Amino acid sequence: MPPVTLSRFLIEEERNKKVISADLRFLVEIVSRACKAISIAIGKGGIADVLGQAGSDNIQGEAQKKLDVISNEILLEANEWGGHLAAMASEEMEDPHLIPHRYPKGEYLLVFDPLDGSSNIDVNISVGTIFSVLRCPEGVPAVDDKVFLQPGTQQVCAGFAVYGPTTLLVLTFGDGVQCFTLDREFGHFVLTQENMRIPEDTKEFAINMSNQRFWEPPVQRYVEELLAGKDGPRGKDFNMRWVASMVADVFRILTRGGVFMYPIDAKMKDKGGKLRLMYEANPMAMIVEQAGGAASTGRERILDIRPSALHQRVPVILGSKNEVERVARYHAE
Ligand code: AHM
Ligand code: MG
Repeated sequence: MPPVTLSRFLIEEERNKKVISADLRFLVEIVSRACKAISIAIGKGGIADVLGQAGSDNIQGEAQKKLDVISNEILLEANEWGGHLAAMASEEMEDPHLIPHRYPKGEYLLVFDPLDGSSNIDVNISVGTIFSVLRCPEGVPAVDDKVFLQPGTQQVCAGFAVYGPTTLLVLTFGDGVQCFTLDREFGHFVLTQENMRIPEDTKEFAINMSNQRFWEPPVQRYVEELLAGKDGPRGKDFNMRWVASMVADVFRILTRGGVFMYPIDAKMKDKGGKLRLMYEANPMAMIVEQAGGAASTGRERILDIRPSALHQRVPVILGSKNEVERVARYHAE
């Protein structure tokens, strides 16, 4: 059997399963091409002077890396001209990016974090791109940030790329989760894992322990029980991993299970959390649920949140179902 390329997979989803439209197929092809370009830019590293600070801040007051800016531009340019989008929004831009008048407009909205985990770029650790696709509501008077404020249940597609030892693209259209690997010689993505499933139980957790003293009591209790291992109430030892690139942590969980937490803490109470709902929490929550896992803020299912702002932040607890449900139960108690 010849390898199934991303193009072939998408054509067959459109033709046989009618899961996607021609425009959505085109959109994903374009995003995958942009991810390839970002992967190449990252791979050049110190040779091409792409590392280090850009000397600017994004709208969230975070210092931008050169590769944050480059990745954002690659995604904008790739997606402007195709006629498949009504608008785009990004972690790196305060307002939505409207499609220039010289190009036709389409029915979809694309939201992305162009380079997730960018604090890891300069130290040669995996980073990635996260994206979410929504439909632009019909008959809206203007395409502005309000058209994006739809709950995660409305996503028609979610995905992320990991730029690690291999470049991976993980995708869902609401019908399971597939993983593609970039074949660097041929320059295309090839289907390498079908229907990824997250085990319901796990012995691995991911959290930034340096924030421990700021967490709320339910998270304190949960992590304390994990750390107590065999001698504690859980009766087994747990291992810990924290890459500090959500894309890499979530990919590990898709591969062998685990629970990922970026809970609300006392330092960021007024911000609502660390991770952004529209282009981090929602796409990851859709992927994790499609793989049989769960995603919650501790108090509610992430995909049910009605967004109030484009750059809204939320607490994120996702991964193996039984663990996420336990953390939610501790919040309820
Ligand atoms: P970014 O989008 O600015 O890179 O921030 C998101 C990243 C996640 O990938 C990761 O889980 C988290 O921030 C790590 O945060 P910390 O450095 O506080 O551990
Ligand atoms: Mg991010």
